[in-house]
Formats: sequence, C-alpha cells, structure tokens
Amino acid sequence: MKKLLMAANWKMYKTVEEGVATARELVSLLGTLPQDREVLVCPPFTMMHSVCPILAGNAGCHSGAQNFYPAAQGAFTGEVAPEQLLDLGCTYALAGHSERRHVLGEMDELIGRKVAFGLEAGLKMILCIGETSVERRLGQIEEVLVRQLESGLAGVLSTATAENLAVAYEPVWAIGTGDVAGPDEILAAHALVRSKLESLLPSEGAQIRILYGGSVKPDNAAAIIRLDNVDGVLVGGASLKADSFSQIVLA
Ligand code: G2H
Repeated sequence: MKKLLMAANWKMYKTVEEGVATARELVSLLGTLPQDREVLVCPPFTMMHSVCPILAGNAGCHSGAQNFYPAAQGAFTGEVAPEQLLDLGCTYALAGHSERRHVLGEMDELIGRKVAFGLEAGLKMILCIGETSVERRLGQIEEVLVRQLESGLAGVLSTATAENLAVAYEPVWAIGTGDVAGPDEILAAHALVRSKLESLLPSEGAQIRILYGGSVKPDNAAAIIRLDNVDGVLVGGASLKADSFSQIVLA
C-alpha cells in the first residue's frame, strides 16, 4: 500500500531548545500513527543531533535534511555530506526546493547531481519542482515541470524506486504566501507529473509519491490529500507548531 507522506520543512527557524520541544510535543500529539501515513520532519542541521532521536522514538516518523552537498567528504566549506546525515539517523533529504533554486541560485544540473548522489549514498530523496507565477502566466507550466523532472531524475532512471524517491510539486507563487493552489490547479499539475514519471520510470512511476506543497494548513490539508495523484504534503509555515502540523498529519 502506498502510504501518504506528511512532511514538515522547518526551514531556517528554531533554536535547538525550540526544535526539541516541538519534536517532543509532535511525537506525543501524534501517538500511534494511522497505518496509511508516515511523517517526515526536516529540521535545520543545527538541531538534527537532538531532534532525530526524538522522532525515531515514534514508529512511522522520519527525519530529513533540507539540503546537502553531493560528495562523500572533502574540502567543501560550509557544506554537509549525505554520510554525515545518515550518521545522525536522518533518512530523507530534499533537493531542488524553490528557495534553493530561487534564493540560493541552484540550477537544474546541481539538483540532478544531488538526487543521484543522495540515492546512491542511501538517502531517500524528495525532488521539489514548481513553476513561478510568471511562468504560469506565460503558459510554461508543462515546459518547466518537465524540464525540472527530466534534469532532476537524469542520473537515477535505473535506480529510483517508489521506496527511495518522491516528488514534491510546489508552485513557487503558493509558497509561504497563504495563496494555496486550487484543486483544479493541483489536479492538473499532479496528473502531468504522474504521466512524466510513468514515461521516465516505466516500472515505478505509477507508485512514486507526489506531494503537494505551498501554504498547506490544517483547514485545507484534508481536501488536498483527497485529490487524485496527491500522495502527501510538504508543509513549511504550518509545520512549525506541533499542534498545527499534527492536525495536518491526521487530516
Ligand atoms: C513550501 C512549503 C514547504 P509553506 O516551501 O516546503 O512552505 O507551507 O510555508 O508554503
């Protein structure tokens, strides 16, 4: 059975003390998770050492990294390697989040290398894709999503499975704006992603989870996860408080 993946992205928020308190409260609010879903929390690197073991205490809760550098080790000042994340009990990682593409200037080629290196190292990867409002207005949604999928997955066409890969569709105009995409917009984008996944990865594409991200909140999560081809959510702002994220997880 394909489980829903309910993922939190804490971005660059919280001290260690705050992260530990939120993780403890979340684990206690969630209790025994429903069989049909699993939970992922991506905290900042600074608190992983303390937060990952707390999440690991709840079956079905996982820890993920928001980013890493695609090399085993070496002179890469300021960067973190997949092995160092696995060492902390972190099992997932994001690649291609819109803030890394648009604020940090990451290009498709680097994102593709991260997906390939992360999978090879043993991390489960979530490739994030999404169009800007300008690209949507210019009718370029399909072109942008197909390009981001093709380049993001170029190095994993023979190794990606429904177990080790998920895709998050996050329209840039919906991120952190409160401007959630409507059901028709989500349905159309997810159908496009599904069809492209099925053509790139014929044996796995139908089962690979596609998450929606962009202003997911407790009051819209249930309607979003009911939509066709929505296999979970990636939540930023509303994941920072344990009660709000637990309501989304259990929606
Ligand atoms: C999109 C999302 C989490 P938010 O970035 O990845 O953030 O839920 O705040 O729109």
